[in-house]
Amino acid sequence: MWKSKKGMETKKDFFLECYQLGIIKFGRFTLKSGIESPFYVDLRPLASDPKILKHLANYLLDMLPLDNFDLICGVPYAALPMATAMSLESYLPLIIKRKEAKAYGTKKLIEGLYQKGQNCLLVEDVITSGKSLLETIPEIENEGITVSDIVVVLDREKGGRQLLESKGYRVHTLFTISEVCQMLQEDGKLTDDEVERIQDFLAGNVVKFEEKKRPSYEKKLENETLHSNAKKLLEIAIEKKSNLIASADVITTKELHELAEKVGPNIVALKTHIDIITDFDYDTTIIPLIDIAKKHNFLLMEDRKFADIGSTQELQYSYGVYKISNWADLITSQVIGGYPSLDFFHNSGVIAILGMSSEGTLTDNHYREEAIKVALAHPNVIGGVAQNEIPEELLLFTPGVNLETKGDGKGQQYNTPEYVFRNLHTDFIIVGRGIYKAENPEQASLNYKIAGWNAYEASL
Ligand code: 5BU
Repeated sequence: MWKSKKGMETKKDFFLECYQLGIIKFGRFTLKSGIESPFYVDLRPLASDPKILKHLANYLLDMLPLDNFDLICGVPYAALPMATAMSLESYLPLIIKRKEAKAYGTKKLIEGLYQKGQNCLLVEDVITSGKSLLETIPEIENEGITVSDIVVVLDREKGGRQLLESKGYRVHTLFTISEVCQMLQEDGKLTDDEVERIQDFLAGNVVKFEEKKRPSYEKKLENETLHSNAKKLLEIAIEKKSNLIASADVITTKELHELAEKVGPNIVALKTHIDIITDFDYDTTIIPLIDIAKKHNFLLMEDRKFADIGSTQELQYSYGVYKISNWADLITSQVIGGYPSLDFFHNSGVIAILGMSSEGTLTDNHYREEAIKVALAHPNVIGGVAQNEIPEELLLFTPGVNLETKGDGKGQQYNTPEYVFRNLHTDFIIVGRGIYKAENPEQASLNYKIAGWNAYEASL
């Protein structure tokens, strides 16, 4: 019955071809009604493949008693190209139903040539509850056209067919969602768990999605190969109930020390760009900073973003005026120089730049994947800076965090602590202007500390 006259493929082969166009996605989707669904259907891509659209039209026509119909009409918009293709294949004249009547001129709801008393085949892409079809049909019938049959590409099995049949309409469906799931399962495209979830959903139950939970700081501390500075950072986080790193992007020693004193009690680390300190002097800038860090129990993280060959990085790390290797517990480095370029940061835990927060960054998927490989393979690397989830073995540091604003007009893009903990499983948030530009940086650091900790706990 299904094998077409022209010897076209089986129903399953045809469906798999359609599936390739991305018409059904499986995962976790919130529907318009607010209900969570394990799948999402959108048949509009079918119209973009002429061969598939033509086959679809023929398959639909093959199911129908064509002599019954004088007209054909698609429910806007997804079914319009389907109805057009069916009209071209069958020579059934097409009429078009508007979504809203024209505000001027004829005020017609139905366009095209028809006569009262003619019987119209209605085409719909997806049927769910059937309620929208029940609204559309009277609009056609009001023009004196009769509707006896509806042909549907996919039945989501939410009672639509039964509702329409109870009102006396015949419903012809090409695929049902259960059938589709079975075909995809047979083809290894859906796991047994996914199928079970879909069946649960179709049975009207509230579907339980697996929540992927992040490991706690305590759990991360159990890793025996943890770098000593990563260990310190996690211990401070637990002790202070904080995952906040303040970014001290200030330009004088005085401002740096004042900020460190104010935010010190609330942070796990202070991040510096030491080369922006205009009056930098090792003895007067760094030595007191180390004391403040000890007093308030936080680490020093120099955001140097090394990006050179190993030998140059080694010089930049230990020499010059900044002597970073003397005092930075943590440093950031690009991984663009490859694995050996990271070998020389002996005293500090290395945080690899995997992805950036700025608009138009070149750290795309491919870059990040390769950067993560370098980071995972390198014993000095304790984690990465990124705006995406990274492997659990690495600590994730996320800048671009702000409670007030979405951007700075210079390319920076901000998320909230809640977003980054829930969606990225971040370990530490990095906040700059949200704190040091605040009227009261001490209070702002406390606010970010609390927001960060609550978000962390909620993500566990
Ligand atoms: P802000 O004031 O919260 O926007 O400061 C963010 C800090 O984090 C700033 O020092 C940047 O240099 C740093 N940063 C960032 O914002 N985005 C990134 O992707 C990386 C670093 Br890497």
